[in-house]
Amino acid sequence: MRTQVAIIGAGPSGLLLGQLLYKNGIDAVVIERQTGDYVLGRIRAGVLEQVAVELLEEAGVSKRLKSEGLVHDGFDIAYDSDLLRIDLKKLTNGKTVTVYGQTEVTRDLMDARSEAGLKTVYCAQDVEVIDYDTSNPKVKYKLNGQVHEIECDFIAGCDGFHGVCRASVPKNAIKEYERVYPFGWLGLLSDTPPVQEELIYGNHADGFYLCSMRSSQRSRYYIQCALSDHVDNWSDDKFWNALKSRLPQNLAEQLVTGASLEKSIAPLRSFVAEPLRFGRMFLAGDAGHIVPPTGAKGLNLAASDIRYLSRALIEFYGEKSEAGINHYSQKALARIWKGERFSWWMSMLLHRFPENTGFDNKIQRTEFEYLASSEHAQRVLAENYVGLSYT
Ligand code: RFL
Ligand code: PHB
Repeated sequence: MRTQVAIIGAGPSGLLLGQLLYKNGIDAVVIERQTGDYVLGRIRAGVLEQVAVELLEEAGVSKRLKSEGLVHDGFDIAYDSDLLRIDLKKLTNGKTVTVYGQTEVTRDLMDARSEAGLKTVYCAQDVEVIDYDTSNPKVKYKLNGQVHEIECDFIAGCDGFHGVCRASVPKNAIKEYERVYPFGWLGLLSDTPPVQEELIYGNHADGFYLCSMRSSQRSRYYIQCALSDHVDNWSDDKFWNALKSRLPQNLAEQLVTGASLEKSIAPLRSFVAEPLRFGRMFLAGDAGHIVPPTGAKGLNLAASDIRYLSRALIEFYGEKSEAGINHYSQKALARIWKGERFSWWMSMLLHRFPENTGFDNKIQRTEFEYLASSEHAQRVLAENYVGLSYT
């Protein structure tokens, strides 16, 4: 089999790249290790930057996003019992974010792909990337015990943090920067109305919490938990009680609880691999970088990588120019590091760190008070949260 671009991974990065290439007449095959249902079952991101929404529009997959996505003009930060509203719209001259689940983005992209009759190989085993530093790269995989090989011009490594693409690069050709945080997020999804219309990011003596949503009837809540913790230790009741005890009292009284649809623990990590190009293989999305979810940047950074990469490949095929692919890594990394900085900053502000001293706690509280007292500081936060514009 031959294709122009072999895309490894059918998460949002891989599917969005496939869709943008298809729109521009470039042939691609997507190779995914899991089933489609498994990919759709992972409950992850919920907040889209305006530039990510625009890219999904460009890809022709924004119909449902436009009708069902919730446009948010702001969000709250709670510190103990104090509440600060960040008025995104006012602080950024009209910019907003859209609450629309990653599951729905993925579903829309999968539907568009099957409507167009494009090839996705699910349940591919033992995926290997071969000769990616030559002009004739190949991808090998097993399906139902049979070995298949795809020849291609380029490989797009959209296979997430635990994927095969980054892992195939020799250690001396890649530099990795990492920070692991000493806690995780325990998330719960339920068919209950959200505690309020906008998101609340909270810092409480018992730890961080986040009140988010998927719709007016479906809520997504998170609480900070120990890294060693396990979901089996958390009955629904225990989760709701922990969340209630962290929320400011008036909100705790309004919280509607119900049976969980999903519960999971995610570790928090900051990670960047440099570079993101190895001959004719590119890394995009979580394959190349991870942010803690506190700034809602992971999926959005994945989308911005795909914007740079799709434009570079379109330029390569359309104008026979290598300028785009030569600059991909540098351009994408410049935006990624800004997302890393912001997500790290939000994480430092909002979590209780087990190793923190009295001094660290005072500084953290002062950071919140400074933010509450300074419109300049709020503007910096808002500018980053709605998404930095492209340079
Ligand atoms: P994904 O989604 O991990 O998809 C990679 C795909 O590659 C497949 N794969 C392979 N396929 C073939 N061969 C192999 N050897 C393979 N190895 C892996 C995997 O099965 C998978 O299907 O990466 P992608 O596409 O780059 O997308 C990245 C996003 O998923 C991620 O950044 C976000 O979910 C992060 N994130 C958030 N981002 C936001 O922008 N806003 C948010 O509000 C937000 N909230 C979150 C989040 C992530 C969370 N967790 C669980 C880490 C909240 C949480 C709790
Ligand atoms: C979510 O709704 O899952 C969500 C929202 C905001 C974040 C992280 C996760 O920062």
